[in-house]
Amino acid sequence: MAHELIQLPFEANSLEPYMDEETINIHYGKHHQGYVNKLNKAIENYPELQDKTVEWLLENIADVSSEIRQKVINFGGGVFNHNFFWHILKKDVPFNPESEIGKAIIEKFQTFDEFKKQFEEQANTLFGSGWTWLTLKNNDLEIKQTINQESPISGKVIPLIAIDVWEHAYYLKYKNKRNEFTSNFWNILDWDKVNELYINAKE
Ligand code: MN3
Repeated sequence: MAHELIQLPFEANSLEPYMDEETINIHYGKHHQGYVNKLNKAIENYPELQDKTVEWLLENIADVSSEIRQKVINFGGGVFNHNFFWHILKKDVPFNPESEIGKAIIEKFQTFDEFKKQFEEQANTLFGSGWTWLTLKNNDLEIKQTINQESPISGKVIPLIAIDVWEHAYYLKYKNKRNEFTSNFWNILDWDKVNELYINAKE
């Protein structure tokens, strides 16, 4: 069964003005769709991989033929990372220090502002194209960068937050000002969803 583009779980104009409708339409409809198409193309001659989920492919990347492994990292990662990203976006769902993830962040980073500062710094200084994540590994929160479309799930860590800092994610609106995009990201991060992911992931 071929991989398909997921439904966008919100209206394309619903994150305005922080993430604009035109950027989302191109990002989802062209870039994300492109990764889906290229993943399907990459595995077309590998019937044993065609019934695997994208999560399985990335978590078991060593089992994918070396002939197409880099393509699966690039395009499968592109599919999974965007699937994840769209699902954690919603406007005006603020950080709650009393939530489970709120308490865990404050325990780890002392304050929410310190967490935001460290996360934005990682997102702003990532060289080239990639992502910045808040992940959970062995019950420990960690801010991580991944380059290109590499996905943290290939490294056995559980993603809780992602920001796409490829230029296609922000350039139409923010031009070269990636730091404005990253500081506005907090207005469109669905902290209820992040809390749910954390509760399901922690042991
Ligand atoms: Mn992208």
